Amino acid sequence: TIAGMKTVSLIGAPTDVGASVRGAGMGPDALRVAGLFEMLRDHRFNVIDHGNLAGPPTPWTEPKGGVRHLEEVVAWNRAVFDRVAAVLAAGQTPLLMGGDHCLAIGSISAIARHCRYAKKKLRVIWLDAHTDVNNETISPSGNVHGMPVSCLLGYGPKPLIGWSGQPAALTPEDIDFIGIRSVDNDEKQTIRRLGLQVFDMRHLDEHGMRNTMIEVLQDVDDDTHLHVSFDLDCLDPADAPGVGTGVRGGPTYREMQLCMEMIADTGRLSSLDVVEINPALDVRNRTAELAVEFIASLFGASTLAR
Ligand code: HAR
Ligand code: MN
Ligand code: MN
Ligand code: MN
Repeated sequence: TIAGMKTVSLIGAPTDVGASVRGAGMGPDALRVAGLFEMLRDHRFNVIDHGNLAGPPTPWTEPKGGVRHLEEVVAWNRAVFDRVAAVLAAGQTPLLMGGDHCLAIGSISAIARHCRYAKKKLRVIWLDAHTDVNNETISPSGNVHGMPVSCLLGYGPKPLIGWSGQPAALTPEDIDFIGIRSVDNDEKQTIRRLGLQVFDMRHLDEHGMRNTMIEVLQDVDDDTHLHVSFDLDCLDPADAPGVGTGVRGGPTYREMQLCMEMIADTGRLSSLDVVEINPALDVRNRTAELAVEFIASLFGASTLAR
């Protein structure tokens, strides 16, 4: 490793345990086939591919107590938590390749714990069509990929709470949502009650991506650990067909590129989840290839950058 060169650690979590549509477990290999490793290396990062984590198969059973596959969700998130924690302790940048979005519980819990020890201010940017702030009492599906934000805020199935070492990994001010266009009825109440900052598609329509990102990034400073949780269904399904729960009306390709470039410009991106790519529903790996393009921009590859 060249001194001062950033090391990006790729962590595969091949599971669809938090979903009810099968196929997101093939996401890590889709990203590898799309050239994620090579792209980062070509942008002069030191890259380590840790391979895939191990975990239980998805049982495809009905929800119990409002939650589907709780035991298996815990096992996968435990594996993610441990590896992300180890990568951060080694001073590297974790890039979690999901898998469905339930894995953000393990990933962001490990990051929150790290930030407390490192005395960093954690900020999370949640790029998604959905707010994922359901819990076991209000979720219409029981799918944990609709609950990670709630769990990280301290509300959810007991076995998924408190992993960061605090009752909640995040406070509502720590997280901003971008691209939202599908929120369940009880979820809306939770958003209002907690005062979550949701930049929905209407906000993007009226204010544009540039003004929105200026607002999102205004309090990011040198002490900030910026984490991006990138659910590929944030994009329009016309651009990203390989997702299990696509919702039309997402940001355009150019809007999303600007979002990524403005995050890159802060120089504070310190960890990333890339989740919900479903190769079984994709068209010739288009969604993973698109993800690699956006990740390149997130890591600083703007048009005229050298
Ligand atoms: N809100 C719905 C639910 O809870 C669907 C959300 C899950 N889909 C995702 N997560 N891909 O963003 O079931
Ligand atoms: Mn999501
Ligand atoms: Mn989503
Ligand atoms: Mn905010």
